[in-house]
Amino acid sequence: MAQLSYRTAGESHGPALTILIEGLPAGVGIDTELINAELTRRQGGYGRGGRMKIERDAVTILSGVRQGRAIGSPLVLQIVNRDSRIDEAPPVHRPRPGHADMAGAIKWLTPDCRETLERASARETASRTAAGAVAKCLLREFGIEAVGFVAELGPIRAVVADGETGPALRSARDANDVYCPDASVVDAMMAHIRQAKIDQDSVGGIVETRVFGAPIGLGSCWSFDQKLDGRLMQAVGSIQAIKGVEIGLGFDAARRPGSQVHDALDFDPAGRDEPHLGLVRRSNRAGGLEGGMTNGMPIVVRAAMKPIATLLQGMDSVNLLTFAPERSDYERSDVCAVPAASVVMENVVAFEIARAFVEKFGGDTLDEARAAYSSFMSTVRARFGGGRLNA
Ligand code: EPS
Repeated sequence: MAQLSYRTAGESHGPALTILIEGLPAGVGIDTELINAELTRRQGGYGRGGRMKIERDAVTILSGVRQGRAIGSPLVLQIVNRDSRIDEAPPVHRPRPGHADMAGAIKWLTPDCRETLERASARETASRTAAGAVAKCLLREFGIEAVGFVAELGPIRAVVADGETGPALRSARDANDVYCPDASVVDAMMAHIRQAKIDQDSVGGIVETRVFGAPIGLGSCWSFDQKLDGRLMQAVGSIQAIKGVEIGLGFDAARRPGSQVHDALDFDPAGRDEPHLGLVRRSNRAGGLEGGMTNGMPIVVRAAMKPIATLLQGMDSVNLLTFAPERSDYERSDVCAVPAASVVMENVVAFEIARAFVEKFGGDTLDEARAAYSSFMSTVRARFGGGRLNA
């Protein structure tokens, strides 16, 4: 089975972030502009702090690409940190509740939380965004696109219809600074962030990603670790500050009878040529996944981001040098990174979809992946639906 994978390395104030990607089929066009546009979008969003005024995130490709195309060897990307000062950065002895500070200090036997926080920092999400953007270079060859947006910010909820198309969602989201497709709540979201800043507090929210154009059958029900819903939950749940992940109805499915949870199935001959082969649902409460496999409907993943742990007002904490009660340390920080998290999540989801895609259709080269994809579609056409797929 072909395997697409990535690893990241790098500290928040170290010299650079590094991303190693393996298993990308040769021939995929690597669109540096697309990758850098995602990095820029991640740096933005209303509520960001001073650091993002310093950084100008952009990738340098160190290996795996020739003349703009993947050659199949490991790809290494680098993002330079402008605010590189890890050796001079002050020690942190008073852990911030909610950050990795305390657990990391005890685990690695150092009362200086900086040794932990440098890697735990959400700076690492720039690496994951870059990896996901590379995955998008593959997905777009097959008409698959992921669109992430802010669905809720603090108590303010956007209304985003189930039937929105990818391009409509994307352009509505890109029209404002909170990356929310519902224009009617944008001002309230921004006011909420402004108030949190005045209160020296921070703000969380809910981010959502929808994936359009995935064929039926990505992922597998054979083994727990192949189930795509579980893999998406792991990948999204590992993004800094994420405390909950839902697919489709998510937790709400538990509160309803089955007849109001499952999605009735129809055959729509007009959709024969779509990735869903015309096997459409009257609703998408499953969020595009059944039995750990894609079912042809848009994949819908939502995640809850807690408010950032670094509070200007501080919180009651303990000095790790003395165990005396003291307020937590303040590190320069963002008031709200929910819009940024929507970008990170979109790219993290894109990577997992690409990984599942490569497992089913991948080979050494993009040409072979294309051939495998079209062979699968034509085999389905020949075997299912009594000829109605070919009518
Ligand atoms: C972060 C603290 C801040 C954020 C950072 C995440 O960094 P600094 O301590 O340098 O001001 O800006 O996020 C990023 C650097 C980023 O690229 O998103 C933290 O403690 O998690």
